[in-house]
Amino acid sequence: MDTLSDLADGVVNGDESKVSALTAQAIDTEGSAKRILDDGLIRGMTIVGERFKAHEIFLPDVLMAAKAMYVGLGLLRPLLIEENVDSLAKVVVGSVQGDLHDIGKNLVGIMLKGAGFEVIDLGNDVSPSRFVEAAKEHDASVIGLSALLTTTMPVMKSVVDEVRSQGLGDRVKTIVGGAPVSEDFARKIGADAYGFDAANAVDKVKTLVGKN
Ligand code: B1M
Repeated sequence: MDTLSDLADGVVNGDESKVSALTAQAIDTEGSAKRILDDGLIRGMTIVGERFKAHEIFLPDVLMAAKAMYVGLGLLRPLLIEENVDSLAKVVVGSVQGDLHDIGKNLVGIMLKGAGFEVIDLGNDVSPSRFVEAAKEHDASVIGLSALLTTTMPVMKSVVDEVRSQGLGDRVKTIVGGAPVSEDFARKIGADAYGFDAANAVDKVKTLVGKN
């Protein structure tokens, strides 16, 4: 098995020390942090999702895998973030109310920081009013919403509606993303953009603030 397949395997098995050692090894040998992320950590988590869906593994296994993934992400983080002196714009990010999944949202935050944005991370289970209040308080240009559950996707519409009803639509743009979210859904709820992964989210946010 090559290092990245082995790393994916470590995530699947929730083996934190293996993930730590292999991520460190991959950083030395692979060169590209994005490749380690995609072909190692995310690949592992995708397998976990498939096995969970097929009832081959259970929630505690998924939690252990998530913890292991965070160990790897922690090591990759400095490589994903390049220091940028000037902030391009402020972006508020969070997982919507009812949603505790935060790995994808955290990745989006890391990549945005790496691209020079100032990121205000509200965490998970964030209510629509809190998103809007934070955007006003920090004078943010963009609100980034993440949802991993079909049941929490409607909260995204509530945030978009709240931005509009408070008359902020011209200066605060919204971007949505997460495994069950699609371009079509984004259009239907009136979001300004959809990001299919963290790198794409960065491109879309740049476009939203006119920096592309
Ligand atoms: Co849960 N879970 N989970 N889970 N979990 C899913 C999402 C599920 C698809 C698994 C399955 O059945 N195959 C399923 C949802 C089904 C559905 O709604 N259709 C599910 C379920 C059912 C549940 C519970 C209800 C289980 C239960 O309790 N019975 C429960 C719900 C808790 C809650 O939120 N209220 C639950 C709990 C959990 C854990 C806590 C155990 C854990 C989360 C730990 C954590 O996040 N800290 C967990 C995990 C880890 C998963 C899977 C396995 C992996 C998610 C993940 O982190 N992927 C997931 C299956 C899957 O998605 N394959 C699953 C890696 C991450 C990098 O990808 O988050 O998709 P992702 O982010 C991507 C893109 O989507 C995008 O960029 C990232 C890549 O660059 N992206 C954005 C994300 N946000 C974005 C925002 C943007 C732009 C792009 O703009 C702002």
